[in-house]
Parts: sequence; structure tokens; C-alpha cells
Amino acid sequence: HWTYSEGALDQIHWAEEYPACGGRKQSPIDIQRRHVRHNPNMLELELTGYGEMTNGNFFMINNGHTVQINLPPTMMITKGLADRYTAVQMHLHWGGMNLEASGSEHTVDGIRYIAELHVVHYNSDKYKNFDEAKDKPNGLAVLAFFYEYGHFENTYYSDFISNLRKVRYTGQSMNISRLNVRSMLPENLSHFFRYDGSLTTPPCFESTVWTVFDTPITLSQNQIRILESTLMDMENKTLWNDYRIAQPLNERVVESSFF
Ligand code: 5L3
Ligand code: ZN
Repeated sequence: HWTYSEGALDQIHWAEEYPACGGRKQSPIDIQRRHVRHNPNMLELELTGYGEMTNGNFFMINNGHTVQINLPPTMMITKGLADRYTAVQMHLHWGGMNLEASGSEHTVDGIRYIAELHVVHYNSDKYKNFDEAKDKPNGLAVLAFFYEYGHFENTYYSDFISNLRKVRYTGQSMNISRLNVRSMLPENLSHFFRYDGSLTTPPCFESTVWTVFDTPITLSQNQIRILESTLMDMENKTLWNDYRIAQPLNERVVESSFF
């Protein structure tokens, strides 16, 4: 099964088993601000159903590569993309190998952020579910948010972070009853980058329109430390550095909603 364990070297072998991983529109990428093209027509996304949800039944699992929370189909991107997209799951990528090692997947001018949140959606205007959409053009839309150290604790993360120890081992799962994804995101969603790419793990399908937000989410040192040190991978080693290295941009141009 594929792993992150040997880092960059290991990832080169993904294409041997998953051909799409060797394509020319892969993710993540290094976003170089000086080469980004400002597109004034890109509208801020309208996120419907992202607010407070109580007495829900949201499945959270350590799948050996990350911690993933399955999301209800009431959460949708209803404006800002060519089609409407319905949420499927959210998960994170982080570093931690040695303290201070960052682990975002996208980098900006070569800078790797502490960690990165992905909220995965499928094109519900064109396809009936994630499995049908996952390898189709514009089949998926992933919203990506960076994490950085802040001076205060984002209180909406305290439940999420405290639940991590309940899914410490690969395969462990639990149900969470309360979720407010909007409050886990930055206030300002108006500054973002947009480009066409892929899933960042095997099978690496080139089906994904990426929206990478410029405004980071701030977590406290302690919250980040818990994220980096709690989960175990399939070999019962600390799950860390679960990020893919930047892929060639090739013929693509990254657009931005701002100067
Ligand atoms: C695969 O994800 C994980 C949404 C979904 O079906 C499946 C699986 O349920 C989940 O446990 C296993 O690695 O990922 S996936 O290949 O479809 N998946 C989609 C989301 C790859 C990881 C992630 O891609 S990413 O570009 O957002 N990082
Ligand atoms: Zn991801």
C-alpha cells in the first residue's frame, strides 16, 4: 500500500502503481506569487450549510494517512465555480517529524506552512456521487486552507483536537455530534488562488479544481503539537509529514482573486 514514509523518494514510486500520479496536472504545487495571474472575475465562493450542525452523526476516522471527517451533503459550494459541488469529507496534512517541521502540501514562494486543511467536494450538478465524479474533468473541488501559529486558541478546534486521541490508531473511528466547519475556517475567504490539479494521494486523478485560500487559520502551539503527535500510521509509527512534495506546474497558470 502506498505510504509517505520514505518522503520524496517513496512518492516517485506512486506512479508505478497509480499511473495518474505521473501526469502533467498534479497537485500540490508551489504557488509563486510573482507568476500568478489576477482574475477580477473570480467571485468569492458561497458556502451553504457550513454553519453550526448539532445532534448530527459525523464519522471521523484515522485512515492511516490522515484524520478524516465525513461531511453531510447539506454542505455545498453553491456559487463561485462553474457547477455546484457537494461536500464529502475534510482531512488534514501536517509535518511534525521533528518539532517545527512544517507539513502543508501547497507552498507559497517555497514557504511550507505548518499544516493544511482540505475540504473535498464532488460536482453534484454533473455526477451522482463522489465515486462517479472522482476521475472526471472538474469532477472534484477541494478547498485548501493553511494553518499557522497564532497567539490565541481557535476554540472551535478544541473539540476536534481533543477527539484525536480517540482515533489514535489506524482504523479507529468515532462519531461526532456537533460540527461547525465555517467556524473552523478563516473569517476572510475573499483572497484565494485557483488552478486545475489532482488528488494529492494515489490514485492522483486529475479531476480537481483547487481553491487555495491566502488567509491562514491560526492555531496555538499546543494545538499544533497535539495534531502532530497523536495519530499513528499503519505501521504504528507516529503519523507525520503526510504531505506530497510540490509537483511541476507545466503548462498551467495559477489565478488569484486579489492583487
Ligand atoms: C480516498 O476518499 C482516503 C472521499 C473519499 O472517498 C477516499 C477514501 O474514502 C479516504 O479514506 C483514503 O486515502 O482517500 S481518495 O483517494 O478518494 N482521496 C480523496 C481526498 C484521496 C485523499 C484526498 O485527496 S486530497 O487531494 O484532498 N488530499
Ligand atoms: Zn488532502
